[in-house]
Amino acid sequence: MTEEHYWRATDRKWQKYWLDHGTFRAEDGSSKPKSYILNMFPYPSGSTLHMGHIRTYIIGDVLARSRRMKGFNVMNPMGWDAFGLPAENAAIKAGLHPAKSNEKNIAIMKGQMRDLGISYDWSREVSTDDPDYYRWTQWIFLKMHEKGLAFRKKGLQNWCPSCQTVLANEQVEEGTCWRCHSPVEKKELEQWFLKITAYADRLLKDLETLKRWPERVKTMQANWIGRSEGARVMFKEEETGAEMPVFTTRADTLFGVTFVVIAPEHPLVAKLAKGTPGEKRVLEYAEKAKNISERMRTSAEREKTGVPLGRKVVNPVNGEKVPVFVTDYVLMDYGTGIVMGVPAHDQRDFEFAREHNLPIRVVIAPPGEKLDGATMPAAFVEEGVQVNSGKFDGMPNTQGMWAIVDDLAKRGLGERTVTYHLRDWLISRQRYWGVPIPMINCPKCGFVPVPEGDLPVRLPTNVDFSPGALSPLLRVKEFLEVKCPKCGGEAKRETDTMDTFMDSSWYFLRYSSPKFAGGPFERKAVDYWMPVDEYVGGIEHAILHLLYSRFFQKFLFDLGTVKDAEPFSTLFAHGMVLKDGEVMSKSKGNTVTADDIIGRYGCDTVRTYLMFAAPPEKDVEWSDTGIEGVARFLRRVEKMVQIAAPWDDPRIREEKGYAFRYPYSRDTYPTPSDEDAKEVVRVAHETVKRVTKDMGEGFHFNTAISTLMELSNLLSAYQETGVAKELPRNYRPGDVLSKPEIDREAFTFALKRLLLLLAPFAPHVIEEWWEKAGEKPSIFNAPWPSFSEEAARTDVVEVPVQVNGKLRGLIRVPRGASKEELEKTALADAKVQAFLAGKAPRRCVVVPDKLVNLVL
Ligand code: ANZ
Ligand code: ZN
Repeated sequence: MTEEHYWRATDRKWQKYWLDHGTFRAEDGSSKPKSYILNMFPYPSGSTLHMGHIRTYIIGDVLARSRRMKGFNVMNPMGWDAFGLPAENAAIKAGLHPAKSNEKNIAIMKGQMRDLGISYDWSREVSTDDPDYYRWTQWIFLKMHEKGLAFRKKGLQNWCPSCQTVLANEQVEEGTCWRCHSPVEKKELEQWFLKITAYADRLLKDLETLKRWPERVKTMQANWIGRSEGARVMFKEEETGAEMPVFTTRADTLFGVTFVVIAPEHPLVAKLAKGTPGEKRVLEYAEKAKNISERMRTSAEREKTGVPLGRKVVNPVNGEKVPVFVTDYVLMDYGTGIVMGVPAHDQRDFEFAREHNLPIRVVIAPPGEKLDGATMPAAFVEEGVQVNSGKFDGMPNTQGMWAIVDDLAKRGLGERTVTYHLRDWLISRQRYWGVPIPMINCPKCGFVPVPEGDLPVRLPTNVDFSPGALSPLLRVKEFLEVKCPKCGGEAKRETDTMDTFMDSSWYFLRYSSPKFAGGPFERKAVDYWMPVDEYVGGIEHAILHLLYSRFFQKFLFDLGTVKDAEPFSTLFAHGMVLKDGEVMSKSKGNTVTADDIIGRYGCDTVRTYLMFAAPPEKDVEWSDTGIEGVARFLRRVEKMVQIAAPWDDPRIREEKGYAFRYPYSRDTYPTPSDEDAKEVVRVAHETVKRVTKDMGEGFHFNTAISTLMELSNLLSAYQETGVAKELPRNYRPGDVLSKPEIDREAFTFALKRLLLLLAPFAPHVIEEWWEKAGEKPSIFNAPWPSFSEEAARTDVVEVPVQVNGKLRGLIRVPRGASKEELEKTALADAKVQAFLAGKAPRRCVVVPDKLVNLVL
């Protein structure tokens, strides 16, 4: 058998074994502690899995396998984010119906996941386009509707002209569509929204409870939610008394207001402009503003344009009348859509005032200093004390702010408020491949929910789904025309489908009880499995998916259907796979396909390499020589096992009087008298200790593997020479046989541990060798090895000594020796001295227990 065939045959053998034996089935209702490991599910794309995907799945798999050995009841499920634009576009490209192309793509991807030996529990597979799944997505929508959290709103929506659909705010990236990066346009439409803003405060506060989430993800969410504490202050139009409240975070600057600005879309604009000489100009300006993206409008660099509304408003703090301007730098859907202009203390207002010759009045100044509005080069935005502010003069502005608001509050003209930047979640999509929104539009009753008993509202299959200006479902008469559930009259179904992010906002709950027909999930199962213990995924989901999922979880918590307010205890954001310093991608043509590499080396080499080459949270650079190195490592382990197998010599067992099988209990650790065998046992203990730590919190898989490589080097040297020391480079077999007999017990003790610890990374070959050595499969049913703290300890360490960065000697020092002690010992070493040639080093770099570098 060629080597390639050998690897692949081993892979296949054990993949089949695991499947046939249900090795990775998660048990419901087990008394063991549970561990729910989750990888973000993919959408079934037309292409094969790329290295980035592969790496994520392997990270999850290594976790799942090691947790299983540690005694946990592990759930590691997989499914498909099968609805939505990505899947639909893949189908259009392939000229297939999305259902067909999904089926095809899922088969391919599943095959690849199997080829990688990922230990998924396939009995829990879910697919979001399955009516048994999406009926519950519809159910959740109806529950939200019932609670007033799903509602319709008319307004200017983000429209992607290329994807032909509206986008949620979260899906607009720097003014472009998150999928295709076309510039996003605005379109006036009435759409379905979910009131995520009702949860803004909790979504923000509960971030604090997520102790094991990356800080940067939490910061991104906090910024996205954007809590802003300030005040609502009432300005009134001088003639009509029309109320024009503003939202400000700087009420301390109220005495410095010299104008007020209003968003062009504000309904008051047309009303107040009516009949004024400037009416035409105002309406033209407002019309033009519609087509400018939000990003442009709020850009600090852009010129601050605007036109006078021809009206004045009264400032409630001093009764002053100031002009109103319509300007596009005010956004309609933040705060009140009206802003007070304080040019002396806001740079944007400053520029606007300069442009329109408006007065600049200083009301905050550094203590003891005077500022002049006419000559200041820019707005003064720092803290200071109140000036020109009536009875508030002299107060620090941070205090003046609330004093002014509280004063206004007494007169009913102001109040403290909190505003969020988070907007409600627009979920209507004018595309075919999604969950139908379960609502019926009746000319008499308005929008009526589909009765729960009628769910699912099935997505029709025979549809011309080519994108157009209108929802494709409008073309399907049988779908469209229904009776109103309330009055029985002729009515029409809602033809928009849901944003695919709704599908993925609760899938992790469904895995707990994927076949449950009585609700989205079974209470007992969800209570046992949730929350997810380790959620592995990419940072690109920091806002969209991870915020929406938290929102759904909180909603379901409020409904009383789940016990946890947060879905994911730990979020593990992995790095990317690079080739020559760039992200691997098809468009760059620098991809390495898994099939190729797996075909050549077997999947365990790929798995171990990907986990070894970098810490999982960092980017990893793909390297062909790196792969070779890992392949050599695995072959060396194999050779050792071959020589040693079968390792349980019954004679030894008898002699020692105890069962010499794994696991060793604490009192039966081998205690050889020979120094080398002693060292082998000690290193084995130390390895278990270090790897166990590395595989715990933080997932230092790379250092775990390098520790295992060290053990393997030591063991193969010991096996060949009987000396527990790494072989010199120029060693040839037979050169030094200082001890013809090795201590078999000590050796197999250590070798077994090596295999057990390596198993999560290289599961197929290890199963094979484990079996060859006479053990019972599956190794994943064997417990994680134990160690003795005392037996792992060594009092002496060997520390390499470098002179000018080159290795020149080794010194033996007590572990934990001080820097001074290390330096002294290094300088006293005869070999090192030869290289110093009598000179005193200029500098000495010491890493305790690790390294001494003498710089001449
Ligand atoms: C007067 C003022 C004076 C302001 C000053 C700032 C500095 P954050 O922190 O993001 O919440 N604002 C309010 N609504 C707006 C809208 N719809 N479009 C554009 N800008 C709006 O920002 C709050 C500040 O943003 C508010 O405080 C308001 O300007 C502006 F020296 O009020 B401020
Ligand atoms: Zn009706």
